[in-house]
Amino acid sequence: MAHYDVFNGDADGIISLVQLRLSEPRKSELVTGRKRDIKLLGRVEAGEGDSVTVLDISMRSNAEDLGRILSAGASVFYVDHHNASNMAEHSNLSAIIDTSPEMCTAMLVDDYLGGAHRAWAVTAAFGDNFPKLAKRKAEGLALKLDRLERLGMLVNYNGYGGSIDDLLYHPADLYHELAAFDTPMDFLNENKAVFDALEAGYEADLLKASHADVIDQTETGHIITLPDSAGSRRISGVYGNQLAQDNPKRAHAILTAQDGGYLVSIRAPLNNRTGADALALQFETGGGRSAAAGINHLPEADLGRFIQAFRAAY
Ligand SMILES: [Mn+2]
Repeated sequence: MAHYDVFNGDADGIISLVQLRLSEPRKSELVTGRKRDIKLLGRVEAGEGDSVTVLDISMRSNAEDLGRILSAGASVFYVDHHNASNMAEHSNLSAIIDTSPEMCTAMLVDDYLGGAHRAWAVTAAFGDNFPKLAKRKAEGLALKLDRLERLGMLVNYNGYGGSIDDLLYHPADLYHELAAFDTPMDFLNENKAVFDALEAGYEADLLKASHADVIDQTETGHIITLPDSAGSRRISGVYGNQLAQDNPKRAHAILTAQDGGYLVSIRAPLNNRTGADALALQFETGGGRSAAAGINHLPEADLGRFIQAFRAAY
């Protein structure tokens, strides 16, 4: 009888499992990937008597494989805050799903465990970009929030890349590094090597990105290109968020060079979070939300058309 721990490779997913396994230690097979690798249940072959814990990946995106695993006789414990669509019902499924806008999986796990590892949950909430939730849950506790915020951000940064090889740490390895400590404060004090490696990688990637070429620049929008490198792919999302925070009236597009064109990440201005999806959808491989969207591959030949469409949108 095998147990599988299936979790998103970002801060929320990794730290959800840290909390759960500190309270309920269990020998398990870890199934995880990049932040964008969300169809993780497809990799699980569980059968009669096996058990599966699923953390921080959408039930909608994994519905088919969830059905397959339940039908095969395995039992599933599922905790998540993404859109679940029609939640499966099954006697072997126990699910905690809460899609409220100010919620993350690690905080649902915190509720489930009665706040047993609150400082870890707070770290994850920072990492998943819920600073208000993190601070509210930290009230009355003597925690160094700036340190936990930095750790959460760095664990989240580690999840981004074009492939698993781009990542500084495989998320399963990073899980093991964190899970060895009862609290994030212990980790910060006693495993400085890992924290320093994440921080050095982040700072170096950010410095390179800050020297990127601005290929189009108006009062209301900037288009930036990053070279074809692992560092660009790690930092582009976090860098786009930072540019947006620093220039709330401006829209941004980050174009990371890849074979024959670009991977495009679009951020609407923070003070008018609309239009990114409509812009992206004018291109064949575009998609996303109104505030943040992207194009998986913009051919070099379409660059001029993209600049015009970006200017028209913003
Ligand atoms: Mn999350």
